[in-house]
Amino acid sequence: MKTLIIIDVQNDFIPGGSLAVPKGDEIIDLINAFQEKFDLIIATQDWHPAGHSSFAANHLGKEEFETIQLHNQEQVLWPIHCVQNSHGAAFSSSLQTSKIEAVFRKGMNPEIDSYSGFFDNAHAKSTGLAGYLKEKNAEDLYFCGLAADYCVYFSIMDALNIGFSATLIEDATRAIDPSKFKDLKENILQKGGKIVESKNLLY
Ligand code: VGL
Ligand code: ZN
Repeated sequence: MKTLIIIDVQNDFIPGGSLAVPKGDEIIDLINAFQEKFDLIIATQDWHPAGHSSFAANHLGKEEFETIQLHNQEQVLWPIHCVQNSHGAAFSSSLQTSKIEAVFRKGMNPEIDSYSGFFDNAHAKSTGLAGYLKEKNAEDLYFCGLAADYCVYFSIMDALNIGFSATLIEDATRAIDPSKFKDLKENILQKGGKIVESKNLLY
């Protein structure tokens, strides 16, 4: 079953939002257009409490985009983003959502960040997404959305680790740091993931 996983197409990640991914808005029409090619469509949503430890504002004297050690893990300190029930956490109103069968939220635990749609960054807690996909017999996963170098990347790497087939739709994602994403793409390919352009998606 061909399954599309739309990662974090939320107002805060598109231009005008607090953690805007450059040109993040450019992918939305494309995602809407290829949804019809999939049998199952799932989305994820970054969904933080206001006191989340990934926010620079919650660390005295720290700057946005600085990296700290948090519970023995590297943590980038982000601008406040995707606070639960805020406008910034809502899906972009341009995104077609009528065919999204389930939404998996992540980042609710204030003590740990959660980039992947499958697990938190310590791999301590699952979102249930893998179990859901297995029950649906969804083995052939396609990923798009934001941001390419964080939530999309870590979701793909977890999917491959679990044993799913995972394909990145490259023109339907944008990176916070495109030069870093170049290297990350190599990791995806080395792990057995695929990278395609949306025009090559087959019916
Ligand atoms: C994301 C940074 C912080 C993402 C989420 O969706 O890629 N990036 N939280
Ligand atoms: Zn976040």
